[in-house]
This record gives sequence, C-alpha cells and structure tokens, in this order.
Amino acid sequence: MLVQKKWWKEEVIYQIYPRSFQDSNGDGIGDIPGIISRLDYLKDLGVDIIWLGPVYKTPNDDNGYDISNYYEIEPEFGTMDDFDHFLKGLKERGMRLVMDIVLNHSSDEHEWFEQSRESKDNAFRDYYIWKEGNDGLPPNNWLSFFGGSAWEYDQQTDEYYLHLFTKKQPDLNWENPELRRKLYDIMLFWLDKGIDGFRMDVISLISKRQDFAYANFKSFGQLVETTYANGPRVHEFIQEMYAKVLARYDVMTVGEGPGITKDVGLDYVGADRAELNMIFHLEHMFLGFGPRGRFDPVPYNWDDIKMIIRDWDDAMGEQGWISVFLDNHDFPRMVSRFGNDHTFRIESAKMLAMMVLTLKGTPCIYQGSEIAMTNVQFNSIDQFRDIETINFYKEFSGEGMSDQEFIELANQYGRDNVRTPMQWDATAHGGFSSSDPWIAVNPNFREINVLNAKEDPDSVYYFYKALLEIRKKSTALKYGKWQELNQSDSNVYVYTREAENEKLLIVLNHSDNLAMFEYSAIEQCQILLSNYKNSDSRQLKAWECRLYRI
Ligand code: ISL
Ligand code: CA
Repeated sequence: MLVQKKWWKEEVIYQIYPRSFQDSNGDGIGDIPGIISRLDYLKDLGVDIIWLGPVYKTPNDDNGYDISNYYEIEPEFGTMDDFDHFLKGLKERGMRLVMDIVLNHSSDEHEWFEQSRESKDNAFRDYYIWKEGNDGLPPNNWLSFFGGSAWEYDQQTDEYYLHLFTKKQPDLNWENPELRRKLYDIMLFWLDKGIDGFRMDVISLISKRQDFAYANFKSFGQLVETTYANGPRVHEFIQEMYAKVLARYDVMTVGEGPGITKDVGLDYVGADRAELNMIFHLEHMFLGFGPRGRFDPVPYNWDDIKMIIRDWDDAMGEQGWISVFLDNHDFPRMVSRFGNDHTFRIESAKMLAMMVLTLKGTPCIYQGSEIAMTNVQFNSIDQFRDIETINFYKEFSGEGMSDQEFIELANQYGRDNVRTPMQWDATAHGGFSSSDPWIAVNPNFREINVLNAKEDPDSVYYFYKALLEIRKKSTALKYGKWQELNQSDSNVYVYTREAENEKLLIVLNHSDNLAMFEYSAIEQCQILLSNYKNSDSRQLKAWECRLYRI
C-alpha cells in the first residue's frame, strides 16, 4: 500500500465548542472545568482527538474567533491552570488535543491593533492592512463574510482597515515578517505545552492579493474563491510556518478554509509539500449557499454531495488527506440538514454516522451529533446570538424582509442551530448549567439527551460507539481504497473500502423511501452493522444503512 501510515489517519476527532459543552460554575457559559468533568464520557464514547474551539482571551464578538491575547485563557472559560489540567486529563486517558488557532485575524482589542490604529508611523501599523479611502468610499468593493463592506473607516488616522469577518476581527498582514515571527512564537508556546496540533482557522485566506483590486463577482462564493482564498504567497507562508514551527513536533494540522477547491487541495496537503496534514474543505458544506450566502439558499441534492466526495477522493489520491465531516460549529445540525429530523431522526442520524465513519479520511464528530441533536426553532429575533445571523438580519430587514421570514431562514441555515447547549439529561437546562445559558437550550432536551441515549441500547449513541469500535480494528476503514459503485436508484449510496486482506461494503439509503440496491455477491457478505433489525434483503428501508464484510 502506498498510503503513508500516520496516527492522525487512524484516529477520530471530536469537536468541542467550549461555550456550549458544559458549564461548571453556573454562569451559563461552558468552560474548561466543565469539559474536564466530561472527559470520561468522551473516552468512553471512543473518540481519540479533541478539537477544542478557541479558548484564548477574547471579547467574544465571534465567540472566540476574535482573539485579544493568544497567550491567555479567556476568564469565562477558566484559567491556564484549568487548561493544563484538561490537557493532562486527556493524556492520562490516552487522548490528544488539537487547538483551534486563528491566524488570519485578531480581535480589534488585541494590543497589536490598539497600537496599529494609533498612528500611521506606529511600529505595529503594518501588522494590519490599512488603505486610504476612495473619495469617501472604502478602498474597494470587497465584502465581509458577515455582511457589508470588508473595510472599516477609522477616524484616528483617516484610513480604512480590512476585516474579512466582523469589524472587530481585523485581518493580520502576513506580508510583515515580524508579525509572522510573532505568530510562530505563539504556536511554539502551545506546542511546548504538549498539545498535539492545530486546527487552523481560514488558513486559505492569509495571503492577500496585494493590488486590492476592485472585484468582479456574481456570488459571494466566487468572490472568496477568486479574490480572497489561495493568495499568491499562501504556500510560501505555510511552508515557512512548517519549517519554523511544525517540523519539530509530531503533531497534526488541519487547515480550514473556504475557497480550497479540489483543484488546489493537494497544494496544501500533498505529502511532499511540507505544509499541512489535512484539510477541512467546505465544498459540500457550501452546497445550498446562494449568491449572498447561507441566508440566500439555492437547491441542491445528494448527487451534488456524492460528486464532491468522488472528486475529492480522486484529487487526493494517495498523496493527500482530508477530514470527513457533515457538520461543525458553522453549519446546521447534520441530521436536520442531510437527514430527516422529524420522522426518521434516529434512522437517518445513524445512516449519516455510518457515512462519516466509513468514508476515506479522518472522521470528525461535532458535539451532540452522537445523540442526534437537531436544529433549534427560535421564535423571536432576540434569541439568536451569532454575529453572522444578527448582521444579516439587519441587512435583510433593512431591505424589507419580515422578521418572520428571516427567523425561518435562520432556524434552517444559521449557525446558532449547532451552538445551543449540549443536552446531557432531562433536568433544567439539559444538565448543561445550573442557570440560564447564554443561548437557549433546544426544548427537545427532555427527550434528546445523553442520559436517555445511554439507557437505550438502540440509541444513536451506541451506534456511534459500535462504529468507532469497528473502525479501530479495521485497516480498510482507515487506509483502504475507496470506490463508489454505480446504482440505478439515486437514493442509494454504495461504496467499498478495501485494504490488503479486508474488503467492506457500505450501503446507505439517503431517503424516506424504500429503495433497492445492487451488489452481485451480497449473499456471501457478512453484515457487521445496520440500523434496522432485519436487514437481509436487497430492499432498504427508509434511511437504512448497512456495513458488510465481503
Ligand atoms: O460560516 C461561514 C459564513 O457563512 C463560513 O464561511 C465561515 O465563516 C468560514 O468557514 C470560516 O469559518 C471560520 O472562521 C470564522 C469563524 O466565524 C468561524 O466560526 C470559523 O470556523 C472567522 O474566524
Ligand atoms: Ca461557566
């Protein structure tokens, strides 16, 4: 086999959104001591690597993705001592920690930016991207991911600074070597604590096209791909980071990034590139995003999803690697988005779990998916917390959209769906906190919670456990070649995973309907796991999934 063996290809990632996982001190905000109290739960589930959302000092404009001090823990989340205990607790259990690091931008409350905005000749001026206006207008027509112009006027020096996200997230100027050195020092600081790697936020955006030219685009996605992502020096920068930081540690890196398409994926993760280990590409996650993004939806279907998976497998070949996921803290709940969260919540959640844990790549499970948590249904604007949702609400209601219409959009597509508190049990606030949480608990917590799941042998939770156990022992699932089999029924997704002495067949019905599947020697196959009791025919029930040994 040509695929190189690596621990990060064999293990499974579990993503924790710190604010929403477990509150320990009754302030309604999830924190590190809370996570520590759930370490046994995570170990028992069978995941290996924890991806911890940002817990650095932050004014929380974008829930920690706006960092004001990279060397400190945000007091809401705990102390550095808590962090050290957390890391130790993971190590004691044979688990690993991957930290989220945001290198494309900082908070406007970071001291670098506070200095930078002081005067044009401040030593930190060049750490950010400042430009003169254009006759009282922003320097160009670039838009922010979260609505409006990507430029903010600053009176102090009569110039604009670039912020691809909120105006409290000014973009760092990677052209400046001193800034880059400081970012590398930050990474070294955390690596020396013994963490096992980084998830790199929007790493595809760090190198800006220096002409800052007016952009021609038909959709926001196109603007990102042609103008923001994969800039001229992005690989030079990542290679420098690799040489100066990563090369010295046995750690994993996973780059996140809009605009990383299959055609450029290998440039980031090719085995010979000395850049990153794997990527979270977002192509399947951006399906359905219209010209103005998530709140401007367009139709898509499973053929689109399958095509992206096929194309990426092809593009990565034996040289590259991806992480496989169907939800995270930026997209709706996977059972609500890709499954059926009312009539077939359990069945479809199991089917999606089987998909995530049997495709090729390192699986990543988002907190709560293991109990099939669903999207939430808020009924008033003031229940939403996400800055993206709030900004677009202002933008769209300014254009005349009714509150009701926007609430419906946000309930289906917004990021708050995945940010409601983890549902541990049926007590007040779902066992997340002893007081009102920062964002309301999904009212379905009385039924959907960890305690209930643990008491039901047929729960989604035990299905995840079973899949994780099967995966641990299976070379085919970790390294095996992936091959899609053509089906005449487009509601069925069938593929094999094959290693030297092991071949597995995966059959997934991604619909509410009965479906037939084709596989010639199915009688000779042994079923390892499925989500229905009697699954011995060629007919698949709604959302039925089966894993066979051939
Ligand atoms: O959710 C999105 C906007 O509709 C995505 O485009 C998202 O902004 C993009 O994937 C980058 O996400 C990352 O960086 C953001 C942060 O808000 C997200 O939570 C983070 O995952 C800015 O740091
Ligand atoms: Ca707390």
